Amino acid sequence: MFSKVLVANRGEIAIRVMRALEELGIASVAVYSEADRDAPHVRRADEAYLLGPGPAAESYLVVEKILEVAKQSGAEAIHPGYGFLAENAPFARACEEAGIVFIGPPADAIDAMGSKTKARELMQAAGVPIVPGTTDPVETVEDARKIIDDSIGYPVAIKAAGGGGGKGFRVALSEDELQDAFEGAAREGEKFFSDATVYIERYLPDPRHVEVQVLADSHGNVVHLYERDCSVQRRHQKVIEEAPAPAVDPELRARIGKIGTDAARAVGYRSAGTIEGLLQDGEYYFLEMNTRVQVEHCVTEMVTGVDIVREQILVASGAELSFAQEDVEIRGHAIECRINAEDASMNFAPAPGQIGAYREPSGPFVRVDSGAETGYAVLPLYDPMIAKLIIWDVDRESSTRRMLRALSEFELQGIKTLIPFHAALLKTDEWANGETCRNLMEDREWLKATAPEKVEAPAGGDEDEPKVERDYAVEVSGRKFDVKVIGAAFGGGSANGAAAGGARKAPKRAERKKSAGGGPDQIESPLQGNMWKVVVKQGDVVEEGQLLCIIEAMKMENEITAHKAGTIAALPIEEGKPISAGDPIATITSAPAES
Ligand code: MV4
Repeated sequence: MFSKVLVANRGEIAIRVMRALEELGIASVAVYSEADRDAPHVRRADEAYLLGPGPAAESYLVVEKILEVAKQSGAEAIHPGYGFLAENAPFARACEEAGIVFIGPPADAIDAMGSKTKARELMQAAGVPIVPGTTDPVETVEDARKIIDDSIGYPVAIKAAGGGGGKGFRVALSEDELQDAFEGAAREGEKFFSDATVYIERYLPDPRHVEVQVLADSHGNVVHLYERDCSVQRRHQKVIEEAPAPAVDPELRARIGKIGTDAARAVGYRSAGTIEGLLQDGEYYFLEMNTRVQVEHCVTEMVTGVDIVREQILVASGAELSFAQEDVEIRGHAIECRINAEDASMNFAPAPGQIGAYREPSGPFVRVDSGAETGYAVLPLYDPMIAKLIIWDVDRESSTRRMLRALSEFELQGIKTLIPFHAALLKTDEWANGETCRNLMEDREWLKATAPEKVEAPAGGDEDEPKVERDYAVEVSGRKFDVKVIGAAFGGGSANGAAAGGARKAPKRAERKKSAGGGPDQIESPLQGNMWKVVVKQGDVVEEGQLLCIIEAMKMENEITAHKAGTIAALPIEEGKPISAGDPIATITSAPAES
């Protein structure tokens, strides 16, 4: 077994992995960016090393630097978490070449599933049902038209071969939409994955997203841990997940479980993985495989009692899986709500800022996996998911009630989060009836009604009492050490500035943008990224909630909507240009334009 493991990630998943390591008696090594010096995952580890500047491309994605830290610290293995380098085959290979174990699947399995056309071909050959459509790339719109006429029929989904998770996904309901859909999917594929190749699937009108958790060791054992339902999504981002799936009966459960293990075997899989699929009218179709531990693995842990991350670490060290398929039983029902720093009432706009008071729910069968805490600054640099609330109860109805109770206990002030949205959604008939809630997720009026209560300013926590004893972090040659300074007051109560660094500045923004006459006119970028699309012009009259522009950041499209009704008086943005958090996007004056 390993004695020390590096966790190449941040936030809740880094802490989740460190907990598993500690329980196995393994020391943990954190890595962090300059923006994350004060982050909880850094303090949770036994050792921590600086990678570089805040942007992930200069820190959490720098392969050479991470391998260097692994060697320097003496870590024998690297756990990548999810996102960042988790599904990066060259990284997995680089670990191997450096003599460091990658806690994940073989690089070849990542590659095989990374190309969606190749994956479809492999799955078809292995007898795994795929959504009807092409397994070869489709070169031109003309080819697409012919293939659809000859075999698939409308409506169709056009998807980027390098894509996944909904990126580069377009729908053509009829032939007149085909060209736009084809070109849109190809353009996005090129932009995000440097691969304009697309393929075509029959478009299923109201499927459920059902996925199977699998685990495999290096001794040929492959098991599944049954399914999760993740149908509640927004712009292809899951927001609520549950296990077991409400629309799956025991016969179907056995069938899709076998599909999961067949798919994993077909690519020589090892470690934890997920087969994502669509369920429509009792038919299950393979969509793609995620070759990593997923955000929502926790609901499966709650209903099966299997610690998925622990098993991942054990099988990476060469151990056999600690249980067999017949040992896996589902008990009760689990739900996970993603606690994102987003405003659902404003089209799920990112809402970074500093958290004021923070208190997690607890009580029976409540689990919180969080990367946040009191005073934590949610940075626009990273994913807005700051915590997950997971609960278990005997059945779906009790679970829903327990989740509502836990959500109401969750105290998280200073920023907007999805907490009020989750509470509203779990109270709907659609949720109670086990529907996909697709209409609700698109219903702007309903979403607006889930608006968070007015955000309170963070409690005056920055005015610390003078202390004679204080904890500081110092960096020596790029390695972080915690030191205790005793008897030095550093200018009394205002010592906070020195320790807090630049990360604590965010909430000032809300005050700054207020203009004299009522609400603020100016809307500012909540995140750093690239201006992807500008859909309004200066002088346009817009309604509150109307789409203004789309900012691409971290491979996600973020829709920025009008914060109020009025006329666009200024629009200092341009497509294709980079934009920073706090940069002005538009000035909207309340009075309609004089005519
Ligand atoms: C589809 C689909 C319908 N037909 N593919 C792909 C990525 C994932 N996030 C959702 N994806 C879909 N792929 C075909 N051929 C519909 C979706 C879809 C979806 C599916 C189940 C539940 C919620 C969904 C929300 C948006 C899109």
